[in-house]
Amino acid sequence: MSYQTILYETANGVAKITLNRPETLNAFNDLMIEETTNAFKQAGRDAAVRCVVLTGSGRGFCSGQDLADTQERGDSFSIGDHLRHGYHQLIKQMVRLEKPVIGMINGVAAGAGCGVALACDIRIVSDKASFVLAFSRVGLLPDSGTNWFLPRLIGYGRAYELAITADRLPADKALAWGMVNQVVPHDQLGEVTTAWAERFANGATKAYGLAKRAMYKSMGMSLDEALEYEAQLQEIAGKTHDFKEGVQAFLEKRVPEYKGY
Ligand code: LHQ
Repeated sequence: MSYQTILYETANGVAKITLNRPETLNAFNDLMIEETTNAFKQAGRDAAVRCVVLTGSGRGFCSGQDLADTQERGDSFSIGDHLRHGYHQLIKQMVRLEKPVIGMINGVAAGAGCGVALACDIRIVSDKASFVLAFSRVGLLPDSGTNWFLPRLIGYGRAYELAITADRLPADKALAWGMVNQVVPHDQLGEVTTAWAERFANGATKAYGLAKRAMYKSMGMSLDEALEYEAQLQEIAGKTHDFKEGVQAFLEKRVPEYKGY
């Protein structure tokens, strides 16, 4: 598949999706939302892909909705429909994908760009990056899943503070608040993220996918329901090659060779 607003490349079991409108700090226009959604679908269909990295080109990760594009649409523009048909499809695709998604946050993540960063499973962040819930700067409330993801990660008080101040949250504070997994010197971001991604891509990726499904589902379940759901998914994991291989390798005191099924 060829894309105009993103780059898509695969190597060593990892698909890398790069948002590629650097002159706007990778603001989302309709095409970029659609292409990014399709890229996640493509990564989902490709059995050789066992981990996905999402990043931005240039000095930004993503500045959210393209505001110049929004202004051109005038008063008849329905933001609700735009969210439903665009961003929601992207966020759902990322969450439904049963492979780890790493956000390689190379620069500022603002507005819907912050929502998309939060929809990643793991965030590896440049020390030059920051997060801005820019929505309220333009008179909007957070969207693209931000209201769902952020209080779960950092608690309501801090999430609401960011929503209504729209102050820039630097990488080190995001780490201290539990919003990101690791902060690295900017020039090491690619190398460190690749090491995380290839580690996952060589792991028991079927189980990683099931763990993602179990954790998301459990957020809306009682303990009894969550326990039962775990048992059902563990039944699936227990029938994989990788479970057999993992146990065998342990007993033989060797490194397991996982295949992702
Ligand atoms: C941009 C943008 C941008 C266009 C930087 N658009 N050009 C959902 C559905 C429908 C409607 C509305 O919204 C939503 C959800 C949302 O995402 S709402 C929030 C939308 N995003 C924003 O409000 C963020 C706007 N950008 C900023 O506040 C700043 O650019 C940040 C804080 C991201 C970065 O600041 P700086 O590092 O100082 O960069 P800059 O402001 O100088 O931007 C660099 C260039 O990128 C600049 O263009 P220029 O031609 O002057 O170099 C900006 O105009 C352009 N740009 N964000 N969202």
